[in-house]
Amino acid sequence: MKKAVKTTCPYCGVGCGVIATVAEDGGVSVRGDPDHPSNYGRLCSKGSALAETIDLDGRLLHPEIGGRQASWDEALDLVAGKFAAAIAEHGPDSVAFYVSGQLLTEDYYVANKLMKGFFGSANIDTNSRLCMSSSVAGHRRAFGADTVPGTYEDLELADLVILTGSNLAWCHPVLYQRVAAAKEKRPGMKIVVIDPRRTMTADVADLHLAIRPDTDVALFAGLFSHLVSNNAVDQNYVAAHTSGFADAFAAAGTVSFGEVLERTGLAAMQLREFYRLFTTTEKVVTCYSQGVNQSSSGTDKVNAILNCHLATGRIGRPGTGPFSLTGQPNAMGGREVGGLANMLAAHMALEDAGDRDRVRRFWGSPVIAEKPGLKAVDLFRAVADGSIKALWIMATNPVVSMPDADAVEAAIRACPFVVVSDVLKETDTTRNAHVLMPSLGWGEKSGTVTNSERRISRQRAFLDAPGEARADWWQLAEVARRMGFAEDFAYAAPSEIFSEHAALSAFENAGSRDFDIGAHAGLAEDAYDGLAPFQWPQPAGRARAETRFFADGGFYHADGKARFVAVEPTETNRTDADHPFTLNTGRIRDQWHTMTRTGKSARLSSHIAEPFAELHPRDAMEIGVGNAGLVEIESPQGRAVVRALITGRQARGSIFAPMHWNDRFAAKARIDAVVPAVTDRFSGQPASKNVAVAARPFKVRHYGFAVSQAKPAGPDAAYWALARAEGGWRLELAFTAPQEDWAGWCRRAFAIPDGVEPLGYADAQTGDIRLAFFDGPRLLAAFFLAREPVAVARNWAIAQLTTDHANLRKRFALVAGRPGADKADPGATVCACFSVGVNQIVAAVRGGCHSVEAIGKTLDAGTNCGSCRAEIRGIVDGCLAAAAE
Ligand SMILES: Nc1nc2c(c(=O)[nH]1)N[C@H]1C(S)=C(S)[C@@H](COP(=O)(O)OP(=O)(O)OC[C@H]3O[C@@H](n4cnc5c(=O)[nH]c(N)nc54)[C@H](O)[C@@H]3O)O[C@H]1N2
Ligand SMILES: Nc1nc2c(c(=O)[nH]1)N[C@H]1C(S)=C(S)[C@@H](COP(=O)(O)OP(=O)(O)OC[C@H]3O[C@@H](n4cnc5c(=O)[nH]c(N)nc54)[C@H](O)[C@@H]3O)O[C@H]1N2
Ligand code: SF4
Ligand SMILES: [Mo]
Repeated sequence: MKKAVKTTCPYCGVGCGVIATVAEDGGVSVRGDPDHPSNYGRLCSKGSALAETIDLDGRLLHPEIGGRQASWDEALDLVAGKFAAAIAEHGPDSVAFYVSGQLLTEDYYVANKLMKGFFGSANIDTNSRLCMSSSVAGHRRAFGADTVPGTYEDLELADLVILTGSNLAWCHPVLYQRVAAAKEKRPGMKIVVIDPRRTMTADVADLHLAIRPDTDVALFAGLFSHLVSNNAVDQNYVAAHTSGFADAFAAAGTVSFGEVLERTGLAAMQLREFYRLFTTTEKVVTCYSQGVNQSSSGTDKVNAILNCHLATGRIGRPGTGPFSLTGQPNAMGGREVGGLANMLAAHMALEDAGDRDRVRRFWGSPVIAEKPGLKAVDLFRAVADGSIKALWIMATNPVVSMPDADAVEAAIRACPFVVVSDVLKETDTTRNAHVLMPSLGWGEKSGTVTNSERRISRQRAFLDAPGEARADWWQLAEVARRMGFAEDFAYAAPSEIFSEHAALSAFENAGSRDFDIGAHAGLAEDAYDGLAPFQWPQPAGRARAETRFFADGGFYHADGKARFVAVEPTETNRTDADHPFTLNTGRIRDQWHTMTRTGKSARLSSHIAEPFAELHPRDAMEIGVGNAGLVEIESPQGRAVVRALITGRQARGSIFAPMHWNDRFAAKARIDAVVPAVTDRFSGQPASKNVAVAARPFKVRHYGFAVSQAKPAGPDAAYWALARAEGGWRLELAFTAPQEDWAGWCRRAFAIPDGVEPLGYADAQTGDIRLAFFDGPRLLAAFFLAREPVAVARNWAIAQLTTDHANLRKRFALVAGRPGADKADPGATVCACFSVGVNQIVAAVRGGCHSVEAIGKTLDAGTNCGSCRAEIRGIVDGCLAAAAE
């Protein structure tokens, strides 16, 4: 019998509802949940590919100590013993947890309770420090609490949607689709994108402001000043519900229109148009994400935006408000449980003695952390200097994602005792652990997550726990039990944890705190099982019809008023003669962070299969990097080598590189090894988007490309990048040293059995070499080498892995490196949902499909998640323009 389970996508903060169906044979399929209010049935490419990422390949299935399999008892005893010994000998601040917005609320709650209430230290920080902490700090300064006032519907109701520092089309695709659909219905709705790069999101914008990096404070301070001079301030709202207006205006007033132009590099016409749109449109939503948060001025950027919304009273009413987009599926849930080192549980403040006492009494805990703990960057510095004796890392991969990543790895390696809880056995972080704990992954674990609009949804298990993997909360509770806190952590199921969390949110609250889900305190297991998605707040007994905050004030500072914050632009150019480029880092559409899950899907890996750096054509020419050549990016912290992608979407002097690639998938592409640990002084959030670097060509003798059935093992090459492909793997290569025996190299890299001889071709003149190894009609591996970047059609070569090669001519065609006449090359994947390549789209345009819709009707491309629609539009426009010439 088939089983269908309603759950939530484990990727981005949109928090889409998913229905997972398990067939009798165990096969899993997923589709969007039509009833979930975040997505109403839609899914993006990552959500649609979830079933391809849940296999057990590479999973950590048993606890390990020092690389050998151990029993749970042995591992848990060891961890409890080491943490207890460190606390006894060096005090509670000698231990630390580094956790994640990908934990479920229940896991997060237990981790925070154990550290702050039972160890008595606040040394628990989370990857949300790298993600949301500037928004948290900005919200707390302005509102007195970390409140996101609006809902997704506001983005559809607004007449002006500003997307700043957000690549919504790729990072929150379903929300992007909702906005795009609203605009299609109401073409009068305007979209402004503020981003130094011309992203896919910018393609739907009426106005794209390509500001210089980190000049957002000047832009919004200038706007604030413009609003005042144009009588656009809502005097009633400001008088009744805010304070600090005069100081904020005094600071903003010093930023002239001319200074904004000079700092941002915008044209006067563009800037005037933006200010005019904001001033004259009542329904404005400003969405912001990492281009705002991940900056040394991140918190000020947030407050510069909030100032403009407070000044116009555009907050908390339908279609209005500032909107901080959360990144991870449970970034918001982590904030609710107080998972950051400077927060307490349930939106209570660590610096408030009354709140500390309240939480301690609720928990009945022996102690409570008295002062903020170490924020992520400082935490790993303390690991490096030896003051942290025991560290537990859970559901995050800091050796890839922390700034100054090589130093972070060295710190972890030098730490006396490191525990890592993960779903995978081999990551760049697990390789440094003393103890590995196998965790349940998506589909196996059970609990709740909260999305960007404060909506709490259930993640439900629909698969059996593999091997000995156990829930993260269980691991924490078992260690707590062994440290003498058995009664306080005697949870039998996640429902009990959720119920306690809900009770704490209501404890002595009475409207004094925004986060209150008291209606769910004490809910039974079956009610929890059936829990439908709901938005907070949901206080007990007081049904709230209003899901937004602050339309009528009611802020969480003691006087109930919001604060304007005086912000001033600071110098933002970090480049110097040796490091003349600004490196900006971020995401691509089809990979999730450090690729531990999305990297398993051939479909997702086909959109962009290699780490890359986007360079402006003039910059590339000046430094002598050709398209598809390799570029080395270097800062004083470290270096990376990636493929050059030359594009006018990139501004001069700046380079964009993705954050995803790591040592599992490439030779040297961990971009955070290049990023220094510069942080925002209020939030401690790293500035991952503005790094001064040098860039130069990475000179090689040969370029290579290969496809292989077997996973290539640590290829011996100066450059390599590996990706999953249908039927096996694809591998980009480059060599700096000459090789005597290429066939021997292939045998080692692709595990070719003895006795299998290569079919080969070598051109002494051009230096081209092609080798193919067959096992009967099956291709084991094909290898292409050239002095220039290899010009073989990648998708065609990959298709050979699943092609029957009984026909000898086909084998020779492979060595010739050309698509056979029987099969056209689809080209690089554009639509991952339906695996449609660029060549197919071009052919369809030539065949008469002259719009994105027509392409969708013919090829299905762009009709599922829609995040490739901008790319398709670009291809269609390009073809039509070329035809018109
Ligand atoms: N496909 C995919 N989606 C994801 C994720 C993923 O890994 N993959 N991760 C999720 C997570 S955890 C997060 S936090 C979100 C992040 O979502 P986003 O914040 O949308 O993504 P980023 O690519 O990190 O950065 C957004 C944009 O900020 C721009 N930017 C850089 N500097 C500046 C600046 O000074 N000012 C302004 N205004 N903009 C600037 C960058 O050019 C970039 O296009 O995505 C979530 N969704
Ligand atoms: N340069 C640069 N660096 C960045 C960013 C950037 O834009 N630029 N963005 C930053 C941001 S916003 C973020 S959010 C971080 C993300 O960075 P990370 O959190 O390091 O990235 P992930 O790959 O999501 O790591 C999650 C880990 O948890 C494991 N895992 C998955 N599910 C579970 C589970 O249920 N339990 C356990 N225990 N483990 C699990 C995965 O295998 C993986 O190893 O990166 C940050 N780093
Ligand atoms: S937009 Fe995509 S990644 Fe984000 S929650 Fe929805 S399906 Fe998952
Ligand atoms: Mo994030």
